[in-house]
Amino acid sequence: MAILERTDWTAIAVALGSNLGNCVQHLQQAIAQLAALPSIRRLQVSPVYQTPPVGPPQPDYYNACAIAETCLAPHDLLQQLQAIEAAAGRERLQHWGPRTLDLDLLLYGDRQIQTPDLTVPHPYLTQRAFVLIPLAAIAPDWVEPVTGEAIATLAQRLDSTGIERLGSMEALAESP
Ligand code: PH2
Ligand code: MG
Ligand code: MG
Repeated sequence: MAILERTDWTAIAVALGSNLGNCVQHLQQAIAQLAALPSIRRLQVSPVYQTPPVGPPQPDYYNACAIAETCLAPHDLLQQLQAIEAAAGRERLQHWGPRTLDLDLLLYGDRQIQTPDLTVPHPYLTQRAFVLIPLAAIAPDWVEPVTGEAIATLAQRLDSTGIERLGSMEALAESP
């Protein structure tokens, strides 16, 4: 008799950001590392956007979002994301300051989680055009559980001044 393994998979959304070093490469390596995890499947990646920095003066960011399914619990996923940040040489220096790689867990199914080290949905999700615009490109109909509104609706409401769509991650990585 065949043994059927049953695993629970939950939809997740992750924001990627980089504004130090080779930004496209940092984003691309993060996606490759996420894709390589057996605990992640059905990964989809948004285009990359160049965005003006929110916070202290610093270089523009390269931002993107990914959606996928995971069989990891939220804090185990957070650990994996932090390990990928560390592999990119991420140092926690200045609050909202420049970084080689930032991976933020935005959504974990329709769960609402509030613990000292993890808040889901991400506390600034609904206020940040640099997150909602990339996310709306791949998950427009995902309903944000706190507001009950779709990602596309939330994105349309924000000021997108200065946010420029650069293209797909593969195309950017190939161009010299
Ligand atoms: N991340 C920050 C602070 N400011 N600004 C932009 N445009 N994009 C970011 O990803 C970003 C930011 C802290 O995580
Ligand atoms: Mg962040
Ligand atoms: Mg972060």
